[in-house]
Formats: sequence, structure tokens, C-alpha cells
Amino acid sequence: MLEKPAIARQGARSVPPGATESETDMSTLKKTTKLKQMVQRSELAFLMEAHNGLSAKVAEEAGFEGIWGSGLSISAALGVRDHNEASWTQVLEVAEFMSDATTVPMLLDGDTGYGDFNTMQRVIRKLEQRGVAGVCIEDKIFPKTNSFIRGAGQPLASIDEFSGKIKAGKDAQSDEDFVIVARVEAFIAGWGLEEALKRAEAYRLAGADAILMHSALRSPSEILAFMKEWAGRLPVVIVPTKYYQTPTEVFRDAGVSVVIWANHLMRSSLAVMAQTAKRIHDEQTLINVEERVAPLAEVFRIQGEHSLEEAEKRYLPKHGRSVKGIVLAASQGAELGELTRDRPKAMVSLGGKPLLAHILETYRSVNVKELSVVRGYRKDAVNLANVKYFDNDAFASTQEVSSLAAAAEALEGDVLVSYGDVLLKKYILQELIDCEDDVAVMVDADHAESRNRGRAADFVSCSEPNSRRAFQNHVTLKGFRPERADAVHGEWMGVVKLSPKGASLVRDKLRVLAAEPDRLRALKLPDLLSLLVADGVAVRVLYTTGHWLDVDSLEDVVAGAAF
Ligand code: SPV
Ligand code: MG
Repeated sequence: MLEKPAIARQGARSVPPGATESETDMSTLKKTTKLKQMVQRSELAFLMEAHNGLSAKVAEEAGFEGIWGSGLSISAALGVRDHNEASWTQVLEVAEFMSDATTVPMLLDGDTGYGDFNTMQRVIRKLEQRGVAGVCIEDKIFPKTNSFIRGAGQPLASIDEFSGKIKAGKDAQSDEDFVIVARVEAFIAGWGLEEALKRAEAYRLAGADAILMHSALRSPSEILAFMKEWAGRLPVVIVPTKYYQTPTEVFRDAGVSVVIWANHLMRSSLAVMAQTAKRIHDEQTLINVEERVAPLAEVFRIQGEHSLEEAEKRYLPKHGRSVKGIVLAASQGAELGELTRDRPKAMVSLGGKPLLAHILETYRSVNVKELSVVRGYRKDAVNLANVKYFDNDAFASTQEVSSLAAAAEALEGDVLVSYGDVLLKKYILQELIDCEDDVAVMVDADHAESRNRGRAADFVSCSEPNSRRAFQNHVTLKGFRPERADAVHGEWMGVVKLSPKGASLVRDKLRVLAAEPDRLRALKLPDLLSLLVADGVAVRVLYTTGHWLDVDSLEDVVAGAAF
């Protein structure tokens, strides 16, 4: 038997001088330091098995301070045997996913170290690179066999060879807190307490940070006998898979440092997966399964979808952002005569498809998917799918701003608002989406034709006319329908883009106007934009020429089909 211990259990060396454990903020510590402290402290620590990123997250969320990267479970999850059938680099890949998925440290089951001392050194360097906090190696022969299979027949490594491997590992680590646990398989192989103690002591002297003493008995007798003789020479880790009935207090009282729950996430998922698969196979329906499985929302939560959304807001260009669209389609369009007797103008067919369908298609082509339509006249005829509808039932006695007010709840975030009788080329929408300003309008600088036709166009006056220079300048809107013809710089195309701030300015304005219903009733969108300008809001003007069509006449309907 061994002489009484030369070294008592060491204090947590990694706690800064002068600080107690509780004063040290665990969240800022390296994973290696966390694991080392768990192993060395006086309070019992627990490691929960995991075998992939998902189970590692589950273990952390349950409150475990650390993870056991189980060789048995990783192999089982990969569909292979626990005989080094998965290569060590394949295990490394899994370990990296587990480590990336968690903030708690992982002790990886490194089997025999996957080869000789040389392989061991390479393994240690790679584990450090992948954020694994420690490794446990066992004194068996490569390729190893699980300890619960043909245990007594398993050959053990020579003490000297295995001690050399431990030394090599300790020499290879660059982080002084990286933990190497030496696992003694003497009880498993049937060699008894004396051999177990001899090996543990040799591995301690070789530099191991802790001893994992394994036993396949249904009682903890071997472990307790070892603990008594070992007397705290080095922290001891145990795996009570077979002696699971032993109360945890017994391990505490015996001075065990770390308990590993070695395979229970893998085994519980296996049991439930088998049940679910059988049920769906037999019943050919999901009806009895849906309520018993984790909701998809839970899957997305644990994957961290939310933080990706946040990052997208920060990093993606605007056209990657989610922009909404509101189309005002409440008016009849009586100027189209028969065509709008049983449907509003927006539902008049252009080339076999309603005008509104063309408009929505253009929105969708620039990734504006959340679309709202305000209906009024013959709203029953406005029946396109995948659209949110708002109704302006007072359409006959109100104007566009009342329709917009009906859709106020959609005025949130980045929004495009346009008319239900205006066709726009998609680049026009895209330019507005890409524009950083809070309120922006697209203006057709080529307005002579509209003026010649004498139609009721929304002519605008801007801070400067269109020119090559204007392209670079920040042109803003001065107002609509200037009295002097030479003050007209173009025609508004009936589309406005609002940033989240712009949308909130418009919502505020609508709220104020709601107190004056008579005034509100008469307001058209240009009036609303003019009110913003009067409030000092800079309404950005983007010039272009052509590429849009305001459907105002039968002639336009014909032209629209070819647009
Ligand atoms: C593992 O979890 O892979 C272990 C523990 O090594 S045991 O299966 O008990 O050997
Ligand atoms: Mg193992």
C-alpha cells in the first residue's frame, strides 16, 4: 500500500492571489481555468455527458458547470462502436462543435490518447486550439474497448509507457490550466486495488492533474476502497454509471472531486427517438407526436436564431433588411368606366393579371415580402393571397391619407408606400430601399409629357433640378404643384420610402390629424408629404426618368399590359 500522501488536495491555484473563489468572476475565466478550478476545489463538481453541439447546449442550460465529451456517446451518435472506429480528428470535429456551442468547459474523453506519446502531443495542441479545456486518457491499448464490454479480458498499457504519454501531454500544453486526467482501468481489467493505487501514484508523479478511477461494479466498493487508501494525493474523478444507486453524499463524504454522468443524454435521446420513429411509422401521421416533441421555436431558440437576427440588422446592407410595403388601393377609378364597375382600379386586368398582382410581384422581386393593401371600393373583389388587408370603408368620402391611416399599424420599421394604380420598375423600389434617408420619394425628371397631356400629375419643386451634379447632391423636396411652371422639377411617381424613424414621424402626424377629421378626409399623400416638409423634415428626392406607369385611362391599361 502507499505511504501517506505527500501532497494534500491543492487549493485552486488559478484563483488570483488574494481572491477567494467566490470573489472570482467565473464568467471571465478561461475554460481551462474553470475546469481546473472545478477539479481542484473542495466542493464536489459534476460533468454532464454530451455528444454534439445540441446536447452540449442542453447540458449547459440545465445548469451543469462542465461537459464530459463522452467517447461512447460521440461514437454512438456517429453510428459507430466505441472502439476508436471514429478517427481522432473526427472526434475533434465534434468536440469543436460542442465547445463552440457552450461557455462551460469540456473534459474530452480522449480514450488512450489515440496512439503513442507523439500522437498525444498533437492531440493536446489540437484540443487547445479548438477550445477544449481538458482531456482524459485511459491506460488501455489502442484501439480501446468500452470498459463495460469484456472488461476483465482487456489488456492494460504498461505503467511506464502510459506515464510517458502523460508527461508528453503535459509538456505539449501551452495553456498551464489545460487539464489532463489519467484514467486507471485496473479495476475494470480485474487487477485489484493494489494495482489501481500503484498506477494512480505513477500517473500523479508523471504530472496528471487528476485521477479518474473507474469501476464496473454495481456497488461503489472498489472506488471507496481506493479513496480511503489514496487519501487525497490528487483529485479523483469517478463515473458511477454502474453503481448509480449510490447516494451522491457517499461520494462527497469519500472526498471525490468530480462525478461524471457519462452517457445519459445520449441514452435518453435514443429512447425517445425510437418511440417517436415507431409511432410515426405505425400511425403514418404526426398528429400524436407534435405535442410530445420540442416545438420548432425551441429549436430555433437554442440555435441562437435571435442573435443572428440582431446581427443581420447591424451588418447586412439595407436590401437584406426586412422592408414592408403598403399599397393604397381603395379608390374605384371611375375614369376607367365599365372596367371598374365591379372592382376597384387595382383589380383591373393587365395582360391577364390584376394591376395589383403586378405591383405586389414587383415588391416581392426586391424582397419586400410583408405586404399590406388598403381596400375600399368593392373590397370583396380584392382577394389576392399572402397579403394583409386593411379597409378604408369611408373610401367614397375620403382621400389617400385616410387610407394610409387605416394601415397605420403596418407603418413600422422600413416601409415603402405606393399607389395601387402605379406600376414601377423594380430598380425604382430597390433604389428607395437602399436610400438611407428617413423619408425619400422618387421623382421623374422627364415631366414634359405629363404636362403636355394635361393630366393631374403630382408635379414637384425640389432643392435643385435634375442634373449630373444632382445625382451626387442631396436633393430635397420643396413642395408640390408650384405655381410657376419653371419651378417644376419633375413628377412624383407615387411611391415614398420611410425609415423606421420616417415611419414614426408619419404615424405621429396621422395621430395629430386624427383630431381634425374634416381636414384629414381631404388629404392626399402629397399633402401629407408637404406637411412633413413644413415641419422641417428633409424629404429626399431621387431623380430618374421614366420606368413607371400611372394607370389613369384605358390607354394606360393597354400600355400597362406591355409594361
Ligand atoms: C465514456 O463515456 O465514453 C467513458 C465512460 O469512457 S465509460 O463508458 O464508462 O467507459
Ligand atoms: Mg470512453
